[in-house]
This record gives sequence, C-alpha cells and structure tokens, in this order.
Amino acid sequence: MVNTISKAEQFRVASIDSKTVNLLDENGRRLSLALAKQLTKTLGRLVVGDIVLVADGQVTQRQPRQNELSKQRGTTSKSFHQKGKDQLVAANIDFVLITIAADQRFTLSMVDRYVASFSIPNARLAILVTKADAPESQRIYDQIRAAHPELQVLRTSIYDQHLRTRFGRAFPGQNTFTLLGASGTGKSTLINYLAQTDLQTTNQTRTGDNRGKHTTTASALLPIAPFGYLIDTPGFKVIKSADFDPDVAFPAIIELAKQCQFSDCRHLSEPGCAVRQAVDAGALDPAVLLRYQNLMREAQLDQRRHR
Ligand SMILES: Nc1nc2c(ncn2[C@@H]2O[C@H](COP(=O)(O)OP(=O)(O)OP(=O)(O)O)[C@@H](O)[C@H]2O)c(=O)[nH]1
Ligand SMILES: [Mg+2]
Ligand SMILES: [Zn+2]
Repeated sequence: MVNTISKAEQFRVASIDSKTVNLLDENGRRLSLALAKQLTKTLGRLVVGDIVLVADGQVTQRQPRQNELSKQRGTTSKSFHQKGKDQLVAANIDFVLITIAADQRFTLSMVDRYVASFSIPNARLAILVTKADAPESQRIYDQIRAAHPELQVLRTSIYDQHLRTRFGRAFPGQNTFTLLGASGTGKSTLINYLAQTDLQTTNQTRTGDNRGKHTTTASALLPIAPFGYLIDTPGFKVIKSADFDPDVAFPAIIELAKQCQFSDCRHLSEPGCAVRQAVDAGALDPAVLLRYQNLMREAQLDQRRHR
C-alpha cells in the first residue's frame, strides 16, 4: 500500500538568511524552505542548531532546546529599541569553543569576559589558542592555564599535521561545537582544516594589528566527520552577552565567598570578607581578586549603559 500520509522528518537548522531556512538531516540531506511559509508565530524564531520536524514543506515542530547561546549586538547596529538586547547565535551546543589568536592583542581580562559571558547550561566551554605557530602562543597558553585551571585549553595551528587527531582526542565522540571569537582568529580556517575542504570563506587579517575583516557574516552549522557539527559564527564586535555574571569566571572566589560575613559581599572593604582574608593569608593570588574586581566594574558600567 502506498503511504499517503507524509511522516514528519527530523532536520537541523544549518543556516538562515532573510528569506530562507536551510535544513540538514542526519544523512546529509538538505532542504531549503521559504521563511515566509513557516509558522514562526507558533514555533518561535528559529536559530542555527535548532532541531525541527518537517512535514509537507513546513516546519511543524521545534524540539525543546538543550541550551541557547546569545551575544550582545555590536554597538554599531544597536538601535534605540535594541539597546542591550541579546542576539541569539545558536542552540543545542555541546561545546562552546572560544578562539583566541596568538598573533592578536591578548589580555587575561578578555578571557575572563568570555568565560563569564558564554558559560551556558548543558555545554562545556573550552579555549582554543589559535595560530599556535605564532611566537606568543606558548606564553598565552600558559597564562590561560594558570588563570583558569578548570578550563580545557587547546593550542591549534593549521600547520600542525596532527591537528585533526588532537582535536578528536580533546573532544571525543560526536558533538556540536560553536566557535566564538574575535574576527580574524581563524574560526573559518579551522573549520576548513577539520573538514579537509573549503566550506567557509576566509580572509587575511590587517597588517599591523592582525585584526580580522569580519569575513563570516552569518552563523552556519556544518557537518564535519568524525567530530559532529561545527558552527561557524561572525567575529565579535562586542565580547559579551548582554547579561554576564563575573562570578562564573572565578570559581575560586565563589567558593571563598561562601565564608564571607555578608552574603552580598563584593570583597572590597566589607568586614569579615573571606576572599580578602585569603589574599592576606597568601591562599589567593591578589591578581585574581584584581581581575575579578575589574570584571565586576565592567559589568556594572554595562548595566548602567543599557538601562
Ligand atoms: N599562521 C596561521 N594563520 C592562521 C591560522 N589559522 C588561521 N590563520 C589565518 O588567519 C586569517 C583569518 O582567518 P579566518 O578563518 O578568516 O578568521 P575568522 O575567525 O573566521 O574571521 P571572521 O570570519 O572575520 O570572524 C587567515 O589569513 C588565515 O589564513 C593558523 O593556525 N596559523
Ligand atoms: Mg570566519
Ligand atoms: Zn567577601
């Protein structure tokens, strides 16, 4: 008997442009649907990485999201109504991979910011020090390891012929990765390298400061065997989500703060502050408290700006 009822099939959102949503199924089958024909009113907005059911050329259902990753809109594109509003980047992510290029300006506060902004539920955050062939890469790697011993940090270089093996060992199994980082850090280049084919457009960085030219302009989910899916994203203009929690980047301080006399202690000059006591006793590096206070200040400035 011929089956006349079309069964709903499961796809993943691979990319979205102004008119079309491009889908991909587990067998690599692709399907492009007109956005205008989708029931976005009932489904909510779709984002790259979403898992959806499709029947008769229509998305009929969006599966509940494992998590969502959003970033703050670039200041340039921020209209009055969008102030401080987040832009959804991707959903259903297992690993958030932050790219930090060894040939660009580096500060630890940048890493603190990334960790505070992009630690999301049900995903692990790891740092990739890209362009590991650049002279500063070892120093940057060591600094990040020392400041964030809780994080997985991997040096990557497209001149490393064992990179695919090392990447597979660092992130075993099939996962969905989102690459996040400044423009020109080599996100698209890394994706092409892992895929062993040019899927994404890349571009040289500016001479002088090696900053990127914002080559990638939209997020895209790419199936790359045997690793799973990699999501390429546009380079950052502003490194943070609208609401970021400085505490997240400082697990040692969170732990100590449980012993502070006041539960809302900011570890500045409050009496009975266990964090400052730990610094005085030599149990906590004063540089860590400084970094924490810097990030707190930035978060406060930011909140004021967007209110
Ligand atoms: N030396 C060296 N250069 C690299 C490496 N990875 C990437 N690059 C170079 O860095 C430049 C920028 O790479 P892209 O992949 O376009 O950077 P991106 O992060 O995708 O940038 P946006 O799309 O603008 O966000 C290119 O010229 C790459 O060849 C690496 O491991 N070593
Ligand atoms: Mg790119
Ligand atoms: Zn305190």
